[in-house]
Amino acid sequence: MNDLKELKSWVNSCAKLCQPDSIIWIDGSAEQKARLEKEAVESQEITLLNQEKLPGCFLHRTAINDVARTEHLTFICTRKKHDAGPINNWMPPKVAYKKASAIFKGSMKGRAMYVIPFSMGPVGSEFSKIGVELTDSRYVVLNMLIMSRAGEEVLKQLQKTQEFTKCLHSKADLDINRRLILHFPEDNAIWSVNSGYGGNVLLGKKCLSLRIAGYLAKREGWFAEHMLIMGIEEPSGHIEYIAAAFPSACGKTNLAMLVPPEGLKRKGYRIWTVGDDIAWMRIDSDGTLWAINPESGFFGVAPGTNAKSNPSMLATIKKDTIFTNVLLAPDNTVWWEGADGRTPESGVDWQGRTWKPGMTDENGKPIKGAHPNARFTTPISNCPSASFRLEQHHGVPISAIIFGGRRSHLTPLVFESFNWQHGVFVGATMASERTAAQVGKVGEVRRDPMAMLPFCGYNMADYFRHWLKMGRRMLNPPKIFHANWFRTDEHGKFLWPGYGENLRILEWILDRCNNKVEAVDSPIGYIPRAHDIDMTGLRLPARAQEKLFTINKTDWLEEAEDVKKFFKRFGKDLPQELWKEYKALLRRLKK
Ligand code: SAT
Ligand code: MN
Repeated sequence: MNDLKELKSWVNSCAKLCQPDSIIWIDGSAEQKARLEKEAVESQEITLLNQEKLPGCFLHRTAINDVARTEHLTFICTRKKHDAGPINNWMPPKVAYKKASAIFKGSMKGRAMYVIPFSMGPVGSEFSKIGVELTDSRYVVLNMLIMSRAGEEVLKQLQKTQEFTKCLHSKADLDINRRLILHFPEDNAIWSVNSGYGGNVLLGKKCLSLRIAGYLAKREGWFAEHMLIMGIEEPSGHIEYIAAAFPSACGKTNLAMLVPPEGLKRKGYRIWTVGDDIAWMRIDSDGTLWAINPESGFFGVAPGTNAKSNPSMLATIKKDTIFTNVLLAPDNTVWWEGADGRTPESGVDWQGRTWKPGMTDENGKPIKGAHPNARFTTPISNCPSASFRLEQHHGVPISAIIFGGRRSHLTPLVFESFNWQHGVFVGATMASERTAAQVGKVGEVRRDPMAMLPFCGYNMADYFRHWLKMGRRMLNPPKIFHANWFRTDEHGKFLWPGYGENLRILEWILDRCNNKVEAVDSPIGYIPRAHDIDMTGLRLPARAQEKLFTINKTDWLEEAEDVKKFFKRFGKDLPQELWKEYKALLRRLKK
């Protein structure tokens, strides 16, 4: 036992720097949470919503230029630049601390500093990690209370383990010109200043659970991945679990809680949601991969959430939810583009302005009521499909890993890698098209290995090496697949209906894992025989199924050129195994 000396002295040194009026330790109690909610309403950080229709729900609006993660202001601060790799922004730790200290200095004057001890993963699990976030934002505290296990029990655990990630956040003046999101993997520390947006400030999420945890995972021999985790239960009661990595806006949250389509209802499947964003996976004593979701809440995108895309999420966010940057409707409820039912006749938009449907800006473009990246923060425990294994310390066994992106051409609906090494190559060469919601040319393909491009806390070449090594250590590694729900026909229409229908593809994936069906050899991997995908109750347009699985060799050779360019960025650091796989792919395509 120790008396948390290190923690207390760090809290004091941060208080000396930031000069808050007071220091308040978050204990995780309902009373303290209620008090903070009341204060946050009084200070107008949040608005109380219609408590009859949305009990325990609040609305928050961020600053107008603080609505998404700012990747260009996000840095990995390792002593050697090489350790951050060619993909990350890098700053030497000394420079970063100096620069940020000047901004943090006195930044909490007039506000309280909250000390949030939190556990990512069940408290006390070997899989879990502890962090302590210092923040001057009540909104951050209230979000962290949903997204992580926070409070006194974590301090008790910390007395045993001592190790924790030091997370310092101040909203300061929300000045984008002095905004910095800094990661110090060598010090197990994160500093974030001048932002109030989720991914920048809920430091347990992407900053700790992916960037810092990824660094620790490499050192300690496990995985910290940008993946959903879900269980698929057969009528026999047997449940198989899968993990899947997709970039933002590719439907991870919807897939994690899909509802079986009408045509497959007779089969009696049931879906169990373990997580929608992050998976921590370890090789257990049985030589297979086990996964936990370190988070205890969802931080999901609101626009487009409706009864078709995600009925389970609609049920989840009916209570205890913080909405950010959505439209406030006249009855004090919330609305967003792509919601069910009637559009409110008026409202207050995400910028706090009066809004009416059909309003346009000076360029004639529709003014949105909710920001395209508007979010809800909501506890997993409220989700109707929440897994009963969420609190289990060793999580769930993973049978299959799926990588995927948004590709209107090229990649088939699904294919299976030949083996682990080829699977790592498939993950490393993943790419996705930009959507209209992202800055840049729409449709432009950006390489996004394992959907980790913005989240890898060290040199990505070493990350690939780690993946290869983990495969060699497993007795029974999961099979690796690639999925693309977004392929279109020659008129730009989606060939596959997606959403619940994706279960048909998951079914094939599990059949492959259990050696129940054969598959067809192709240059890029194994693809399904047409009759092995259960299409009961689903009618696709003529030849759609064939088009979904077409492999155009010319296009794939062009893709390989882009892969080569990407791989070359890593110079001699890129594992030789990946070049071998690259050459083997070329050989198969040219055959
Ligand atoms: O902003 S977050 O990083 O929390 C969510 C996302 O962009 O995927
Ligand atoms: Mn994500």
